Amino acid sequence: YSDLPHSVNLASFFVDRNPPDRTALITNAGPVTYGELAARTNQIGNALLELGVRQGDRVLLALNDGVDFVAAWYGAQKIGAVTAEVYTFLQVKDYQYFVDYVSPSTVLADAATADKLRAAGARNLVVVNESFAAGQPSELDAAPTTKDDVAIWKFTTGSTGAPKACVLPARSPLLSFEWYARGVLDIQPDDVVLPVPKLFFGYARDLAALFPFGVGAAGIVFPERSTVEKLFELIAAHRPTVLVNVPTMMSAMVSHPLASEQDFSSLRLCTSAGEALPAELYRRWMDTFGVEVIDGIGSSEAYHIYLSNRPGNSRQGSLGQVVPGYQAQVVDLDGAPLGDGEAGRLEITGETVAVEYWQAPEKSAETFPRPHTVRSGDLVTRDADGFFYYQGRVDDLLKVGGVWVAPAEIENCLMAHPAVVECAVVGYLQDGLTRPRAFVVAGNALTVAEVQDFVRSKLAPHKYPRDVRFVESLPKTASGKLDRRALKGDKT
Ligand code: 3SK
Repeated sequence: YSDLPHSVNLASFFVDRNPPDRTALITNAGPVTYGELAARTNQIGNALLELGVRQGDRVLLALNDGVDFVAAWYGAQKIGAVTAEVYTFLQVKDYQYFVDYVSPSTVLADAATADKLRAAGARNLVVVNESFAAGQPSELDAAPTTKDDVAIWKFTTGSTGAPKACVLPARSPLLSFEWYARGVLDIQPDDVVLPVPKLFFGYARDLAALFPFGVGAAGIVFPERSTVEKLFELIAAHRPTVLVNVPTMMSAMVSHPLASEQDFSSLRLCTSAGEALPAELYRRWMDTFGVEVIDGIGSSEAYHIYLSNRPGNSRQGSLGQVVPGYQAQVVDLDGAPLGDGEAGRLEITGETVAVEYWQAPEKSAETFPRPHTVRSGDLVTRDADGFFYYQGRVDDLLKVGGVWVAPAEIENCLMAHPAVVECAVVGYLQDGLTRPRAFVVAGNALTVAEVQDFVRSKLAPHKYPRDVRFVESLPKTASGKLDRRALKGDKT
């Protein structure tokens, strides 16, 4: 991408270029202008310098959503440090892993999380509260960083294995802003973005606190958990134009008893990512709220979203087309390109792709076979118009009776049953043989035989779930994705 300047600092680019009196963030306590955000960013940057943090050092953020999350992120960027974020609701043993793995120069934590980080052995731990950095100057020169300097670590959000850090250069958010936020969403200065996931998840952070700032627009930040009631309240109070959503929450929102009373007329679109959006849920969302859904798929490895539907050109059940700037290929398990309609692994090429996983050379070589290319774990098909369709994860494929079965195919089939609210299919061993097992959240009374007969009537005979479990809800990871590992662990 030729227009990117070589010398660029993310805080200068996203915060400092905006008029100081424009609104950057909307909070329950009122709006925060770009001038106020820049001042707080600079104070925190100055405090970090005083703590001895230098260009290229890592700063670990364990902060709840709020203005200080955003200011701390930009404060670290402004002095050229590398930012990595962790969720604030983890256990001490999880923090131990992150603290050892990241080996940060400084940890910035909120008061509620600091004790757990201390117990996890975090050194140079600073509690970010109102008095933190309050006496520091609100002016600060940006460190002389370039687009190719490592700026960001994003942890893999997958549901298997310990999280790995994707090591990402400053150009990644700058290009994603151009390619996805401008190129696909057509983000505008009067947009107001409401994120459903918390800011530690890069999907939400970038869409609420980076990409809007690229055009002088505003993001909404709130410390509470994203519940349906909270989101209804925030939409009514702040009238956002863009809702950054995940399918799990979309399902909860359409099923809420007060759904039909909501006024969503301020929203021009709702993004969906993080996991596949079933076509049936898309339909229910449109019937209930009438707000266009822009479904897409992204990853920490590629930095952000690389396949997406477009406003005015969406296909239900599809992940959309390649985001301009990327190239996408469907390949077989040996890496050979496949044609339209053939299911294979998705390979993405684009300059936002991570340089490596931190301290994992073998896994890095496998996942990043060439510079700027990531071999994803997603199985997809592409149609003749260039629309992609999710077929599950390569690791989730089940060999049933000697034939490969994609759990996503059975899940999509089950979602078409009117009584199925949510479902997941995983493998289990029956007399040493792999069989599909369905976990079903049912809205109305449903029997095991009905579930099995429904699948048998629609798919090949070997694909029906030999075991069906009715559950209240499905386990989710911190970023709202289905936790298949937890389901696979169900031995009962
Ligand atoms: O789904 C993901 O894992 C993701 C990660 C980073 C940015 C965006 C997305 C959707």
